[in-house]
Amino acid sequence: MSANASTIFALSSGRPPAAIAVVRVSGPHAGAALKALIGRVPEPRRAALARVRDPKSREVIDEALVLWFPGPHSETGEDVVEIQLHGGHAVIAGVLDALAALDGCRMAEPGEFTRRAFENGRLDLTEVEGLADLIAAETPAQRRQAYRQLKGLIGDRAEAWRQHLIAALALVEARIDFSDEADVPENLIEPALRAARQLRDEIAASLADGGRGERLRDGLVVAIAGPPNAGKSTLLNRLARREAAIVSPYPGTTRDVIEVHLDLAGYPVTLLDTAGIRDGDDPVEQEGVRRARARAATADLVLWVTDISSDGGAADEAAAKVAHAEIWWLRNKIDLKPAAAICRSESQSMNGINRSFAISAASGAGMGDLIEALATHSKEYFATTESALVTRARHRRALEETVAALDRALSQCDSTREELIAEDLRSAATILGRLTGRVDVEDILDVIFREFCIGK
Ligand SMILES: Nc1nc2c(ncn2[C@@H]2O[C@H](COP(=O)(O)OP(=O)(O)OP(=O)(O)O)[C@@H](O)[C@H]2O)c(=O)[nH]1
Ligand SMILES: [Mg+2]
Repeated sequence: MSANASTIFALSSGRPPAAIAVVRVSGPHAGAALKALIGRVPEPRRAALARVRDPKSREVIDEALVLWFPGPHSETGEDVVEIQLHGGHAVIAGVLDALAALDGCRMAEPGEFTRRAFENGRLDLTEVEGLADLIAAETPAQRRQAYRQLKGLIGDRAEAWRQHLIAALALVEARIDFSDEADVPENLIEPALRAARQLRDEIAASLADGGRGERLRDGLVVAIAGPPNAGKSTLLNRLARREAAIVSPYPGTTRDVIEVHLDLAGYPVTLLDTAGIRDGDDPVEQEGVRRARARAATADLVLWVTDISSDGGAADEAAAKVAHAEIWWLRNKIDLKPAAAICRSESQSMNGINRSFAISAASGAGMGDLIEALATHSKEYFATTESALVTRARHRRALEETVAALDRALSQCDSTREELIAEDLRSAATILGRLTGRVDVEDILDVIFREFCIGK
């Protein structure tokens, strides 16, 4: 248990005004705070209707639903109170002010409730990250992945691996400590190394997932790029189904990168509209072009938009210069050309461009095919995310370091070097312990908990 002397409180629900606001209190004074506000402490884990009064003036602030969760069986592991108020500004301010005036109570910092849950062993670090991802999830697939992580998918696995490692380490250490004694078997190192190899292979297999989990967490990044006035912003607006970007007949309208988040067939897609790429003297436009190139260079897919009348070879060359990923050529404004003049085979001799579409971003013609292709592409990009274990670079790094430490242990071909083998197994176990937050992780905690808002 943590020894937090202070009791924290915060508004845990969204921005007021709203129908309901949830204020949470956690810490040793939570029960006393509840008594000060409603005059009693209700039955644990049962909703109770109560008048909430200002403890000083005795004025009724609101009538609320109150829940009492005595520790350690609460979300934070401490005594917790949850008050469901009417979600008006003045009601919330009245209750928060009343709590602030109580002894030992103070406003919570961002993520502090979750941090206490971690410190009290209610969540491990990967579960904390899963919770952050669940709150941030924008699509069903992200939500499912975050929920699996919150429920301990990687945390439990890492802890099981760590336990196996510790068991293997114990064999090696027994061999070291009792090497002089006759009744300690000689061949303790063999089974230890066998276990280490099996673990190594299992962890390495979980890393060979093509980065699926991280992909789903970050989303597919699609950049719309191309020459000025081609209709890039018009396309963004059509895909986003709102006027997110300014459209005008003047080339050079878009200067900054405009970012829109979409749910495409259940998968998260970040769509970027960029400045039209051309050489010019205007320093602001040139900065826009620089940003456009930079974003296109790191996107997972580039939609290279040109006017329908522009030449395929030139488009291919220009697109290939800015994009490193897959490029789709979108020949826009087909409404301006008679259908017979739209040649479909222009992409044949291209090396940079993977696919081409003829569309009208303005009228919507051809957009159905494009959207369908984008949805199929997202599905393939995210593949089957069902079992992705690794969802963050932090996890990947830790597991890679574990594999490296195990490789070092296994490369001690001379099994008489027990000390060295023990050292490598120990460091592998420590790295796995850091993944779940069981050993010295102070330095990364602040980074992780800052992802949360106040009240979580
Ligand atoms: N006829 C027709 N006009 C279009 C189409 N798409 C865009 N336009 C027009 O083309 C002009 C430029 O459109 P934008 O979407 O601003 O082009 P952009 O590529 O974002 O231009 P920059 O931001 O300057 O690089 C506007 O007048 C649009 O209305 C289309 O499919 N058909
Ligand atoms: Mg634009």
